[in-house]
Amino acid sequence: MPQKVAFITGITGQDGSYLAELLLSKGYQVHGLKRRSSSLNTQRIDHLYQDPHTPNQQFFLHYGDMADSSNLTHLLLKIQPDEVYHLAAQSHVAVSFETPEHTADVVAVGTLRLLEAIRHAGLASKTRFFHAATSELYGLVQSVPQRENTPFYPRSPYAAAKLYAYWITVNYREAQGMFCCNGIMFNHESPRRGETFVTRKISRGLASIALGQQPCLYLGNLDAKRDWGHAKDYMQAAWLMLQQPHAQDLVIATGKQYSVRDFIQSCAQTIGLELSFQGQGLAEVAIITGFNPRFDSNRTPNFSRGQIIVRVDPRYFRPAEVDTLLGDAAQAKQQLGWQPTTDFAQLCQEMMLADLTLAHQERVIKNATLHLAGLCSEPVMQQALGRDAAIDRNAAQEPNNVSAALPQHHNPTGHHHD
Ligand code: NAP
Ligand code: G4F
Repeated sequence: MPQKVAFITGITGQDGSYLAELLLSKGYQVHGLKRRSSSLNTQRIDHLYQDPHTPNQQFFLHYGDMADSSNLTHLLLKIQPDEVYHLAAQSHVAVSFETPEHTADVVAVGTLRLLEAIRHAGLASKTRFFHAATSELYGLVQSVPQRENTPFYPRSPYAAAKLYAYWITVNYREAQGMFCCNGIMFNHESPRRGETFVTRKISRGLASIALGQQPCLYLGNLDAKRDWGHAKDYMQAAWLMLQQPHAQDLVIATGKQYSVRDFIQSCAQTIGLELSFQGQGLAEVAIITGFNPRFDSNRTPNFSRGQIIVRVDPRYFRPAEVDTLLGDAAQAKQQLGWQPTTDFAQLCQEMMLADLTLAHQERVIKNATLHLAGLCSEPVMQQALGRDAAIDRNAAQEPNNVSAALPQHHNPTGHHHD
């Protein structure tokens, strides 16, 4: 069989990285769209990178943007993919209230641009198209659980933009005869989840607290309920959808629902913490009531009984909330033979342990940096850190400011997270 060629938009994101791994493992040639950015945005796929001089290169990255239709058409003409997985999006619901026009441009019109690029490249009858639709479409849910035929009621600029993207995908299937599918995916998480989504904010925050790098985690609506699965499982479903004889729209979900509070409790249990939620509304807090260390002594946690480690901050409330989501993936199970393989407790454990390891690594770097700052002159220290002295001159002069030596994506206060 000839080798299949796939094009992934959003390859640098959580899902894109798992999908790229999956397709490479299946022998695909994988092309991904990446945005130009002033700081690195390829950490999730750096392990897949292949030098252009590698013989028989199978992994390619191309600069582009969902806002640039000529770029998309040019890439489609050049790559001639058998399968397009459209994952690129401004995917943060809270941020979409602040950047509604940008969100609509990238999410809604961006999807149209990509579909038109496939058509203009003469690939309408060859290329199969997967769109990462979302359970946010159900928003103010009209029935429980949500299925393929449950009416949509979007509650954010993000969801409204995804509603257009959903229907334009259906329209290109019906009007242009293209093989186009919507995977109506419920929340899916992993250690690669962006740090401002609530699950990762929790695992990251608890790990930082455990290592004494942060006193408390500030969150918004603890009552929100979600159907949380593992991103790897959801990308398996996306691939399966494009291998079917007919294109269709399917719900991808675990069928189990937990609250934000449950997610905190489950992560806390992983590290042997007993928590009690006390108070109500803005005054609600999570207090440590017991501690039973379950991980190695190198990572000795900094907990004390009675310590408040979660508080509510209204800045993380949304202008309109999606209170509850619960999916029924019976159709996907029946037609794709798909099953989620990671349950809620396993997901929390995987994320928590990964973030503990990360927090531990950061502490080692921070301590080494402080040590070097004390021992060395500035140029020597910069050389040891392998960095350009000019860039970090201010940080190096201030021994307490080690943030410049830490991975740039981490914000140990948790305060600026959405
Ligand atoms: P993510 O981690 O936020 O990744 C989004 C990707 O889109 C990143 O690669 C990002 O690039 C890229 N992107 C953003 N704006 C772009 C633009 N203007 N042009 C080109 N690329 C752009 O999201 P995810 O969790 O992997 O989700 C993947 C898709 O599934 C998204 O469409 C999301 O809306 C949808 N979805 C996700 C979930 C979920 O629970 N994860 C559930 C349902 C649907 P940078 O890395 O440069 O930012
Ligand atoms: O983790 P979240 O930001 O994810 P949300 O809004 O459900 O959206 C994610 O899943 C969608 C699928 O349903 C995707 F389409 C979308 O792209 C994205 O991947 O928030 C989950 C819940 C919300 O109810 C939010 O209000 O957690 C609540 N929450 C409570 N405190 C918080 C926080 N969310 C965030 N981000 N930060 C908080 O501090």
